[in-house]
Amino acid sequence: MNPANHSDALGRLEDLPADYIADMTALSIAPLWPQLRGLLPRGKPARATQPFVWHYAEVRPQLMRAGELTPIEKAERRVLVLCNPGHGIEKLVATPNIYVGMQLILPGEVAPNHRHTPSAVRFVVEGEGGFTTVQGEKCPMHKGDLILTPAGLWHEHGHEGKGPVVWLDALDLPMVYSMEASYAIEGPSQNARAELDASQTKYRRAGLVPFESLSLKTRTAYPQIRYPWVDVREALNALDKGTPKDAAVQLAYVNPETGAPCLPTLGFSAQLLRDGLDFSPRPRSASSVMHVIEGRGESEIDGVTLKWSEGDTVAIPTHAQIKHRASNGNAYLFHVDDAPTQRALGFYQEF
Ligand code: GTQ
Repeated sequence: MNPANHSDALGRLEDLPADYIADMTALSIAPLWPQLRGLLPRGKPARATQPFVWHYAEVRPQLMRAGELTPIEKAERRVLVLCNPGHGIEKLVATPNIYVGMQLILPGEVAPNHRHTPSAVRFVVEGEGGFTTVQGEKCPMHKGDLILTPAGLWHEHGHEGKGPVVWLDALDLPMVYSMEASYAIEGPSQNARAELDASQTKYRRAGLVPFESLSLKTRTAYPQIRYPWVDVREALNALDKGTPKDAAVQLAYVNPETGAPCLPTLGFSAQLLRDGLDFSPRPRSASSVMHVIEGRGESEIDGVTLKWSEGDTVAIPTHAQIKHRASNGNAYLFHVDDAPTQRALGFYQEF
């Protein structure tokens, strides 16, 4: 069982003389062995993250109250952060590696221009008339649209319509913050170009890219910033027709020029979940957050059953056993995961 005949139960801190511990502490050093099994548990990681659902029907009134209590000038970003109860309110994480907030912007308000080291995306939950300008590209925000604001790119939000606009923010903030590398720079409002965003012009159809982009010199890291939901929904419905019963009807958001995930750290996908059919994705080493775009149903995650409907958001821990089921019609789901980070680190696994 252990080849070198070492002990399963390693030495504890209490086994050591108090003066020895005091000497080490004074020198800012610590023995590894009392903590080794905690840092490197055998066979499976320790997880504090809880399978959890934030119901939009409960979050929305709190968000609207924030709209009354806190003017945008006092918030810059009027966001309520979805805090996984397994990590508490202070950590501001939905999963250890994924930050998720719900942002409210009211007509005429501006969330001023800035750029920062974490990468972010916006996924629109409700309302019409919102927009995000990214490096001068003005991206309209309709329900279900995905808009990237990658690390270092200028972005500001505005609202030219009526009624509240709400979107989900997903950021790789926990990792960037833990690296002591998280900061922002504020700047003057951008001059948005008059053209349509690139999803309407250069990247109109999957499989077609501007000819000159084949020349490596003209490649940019983030050619497509906006992924309109109308296109994704239509593509999911088409994929549904060509996909066997027990397979996933799921599309990944990628860089159209490279086919790689559209951000380096977080992955995004949209899924059509078929009415009344149990769907069990393979357990994965990545954690994820799932947002319900349309429909209702429930998910069993590590033995915990969570019911969900439109606008709800669900936290899924690493290595989770998952079963989803839509009821009363198909459901459309948006997923955020940290698989790209895990792949880059060389340990991403499916089981
Ligand atoms: O809209 O730029 O939820 O900078 C957290 C940090 C949103 C934003 C968040 C941000 C933003």
